[in-house]
Amino acid sequence: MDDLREKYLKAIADVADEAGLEDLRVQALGKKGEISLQMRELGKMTPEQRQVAGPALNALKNEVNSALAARKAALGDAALNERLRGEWLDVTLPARHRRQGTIHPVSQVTEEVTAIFADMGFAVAEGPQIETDWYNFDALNIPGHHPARAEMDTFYTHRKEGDNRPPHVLRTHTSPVQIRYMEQHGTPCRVIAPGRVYRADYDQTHTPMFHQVEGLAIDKDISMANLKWVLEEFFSAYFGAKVRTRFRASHFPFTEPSAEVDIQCSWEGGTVKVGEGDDWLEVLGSGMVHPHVLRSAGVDPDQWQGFAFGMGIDRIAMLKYGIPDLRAFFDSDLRWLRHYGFSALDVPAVHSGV
Ligand code: 2NL
Repeated sequence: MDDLREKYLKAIADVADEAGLEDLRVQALGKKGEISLQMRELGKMTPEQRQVAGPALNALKNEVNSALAARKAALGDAALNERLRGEWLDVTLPARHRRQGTIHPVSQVTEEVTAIFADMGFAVAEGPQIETDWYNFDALNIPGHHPARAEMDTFYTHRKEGDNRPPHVLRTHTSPVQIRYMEQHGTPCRVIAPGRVYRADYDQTHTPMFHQVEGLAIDKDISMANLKWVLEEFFSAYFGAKVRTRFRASHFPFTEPSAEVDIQCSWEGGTVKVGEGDDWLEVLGSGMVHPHVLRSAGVDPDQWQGFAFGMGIDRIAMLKYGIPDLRAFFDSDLRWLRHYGFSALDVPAVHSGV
């Protein structure tokens, strides 16, 4: 019995893994294990012999069992330690960089412009980008022979062979939104219409799709003086209080009289800076809404009058943020944005709405 004890305690101490340990358990204490067989022999003994051998065998069995359990725990700890060494992780390493999205400057400027006009009581309207030629041209007093209506300048859709109705166009300005707004809401009204517009042009200062905001105010006695105040208010809110503006007589089919607005700027080293210097930059067209246009929108020009204006959003975004090439805005690679200081969720506070 001492031999068995020595044999198993040594084997258990030497075993290298849990599978070997299980083999030893079966060898010693399994159904046909060496110690189990010896215990079965107890039945054949005399009571005297059994009184001595029984407790001794039981003690041996308990001792081997405890040794198995202790060794099993030790092997488990060793395996865990081994895993911990292998799967080591440095939680103090800096986090992996994740690229963040940014608000596009055109979207940001659209929000800013909208907020400034909202503060002055203008509603915001949207409308279709594919328009009838009535809403895009005729209603705006743009005659059939006007160059804007030539295929060179405007994107037209196709009609089926034999369908002689005039084709739809990709709107060339957001004025149609304002015609629709007047028809639906009647007078008096104050509204701006920001959105995408399309013209067949592509160079450093023109892209076939760009963004425009138009404004319209109709009431009994709205005048050019109101137009001038609203626009000066807008430019000082958008570019800064010190920017100077200049109104020049101009011509548009949809306004009479008409004026273009320039803002003060400087040209140095090929870059424009707004609000300083002795140069002027054209940024906006405007005027008193032509009576024909009012009538087209169902408004009586003998009762009502008002001003309208239109400007390019991309253009004023370039000027404010010093971006030289309009095409960059619509490039799919926007890494250049960071160069101009646009970072994720870095949005200036907008004016509260009215
Ligand atoms: C420009 C010129 C302008 C308008 C747009 C307008 C709209 C209606 C009636 C009359 Cl519903 N006029 N819009 C008026 C004058 C000029 O835009 O050069 N924009 C960049």
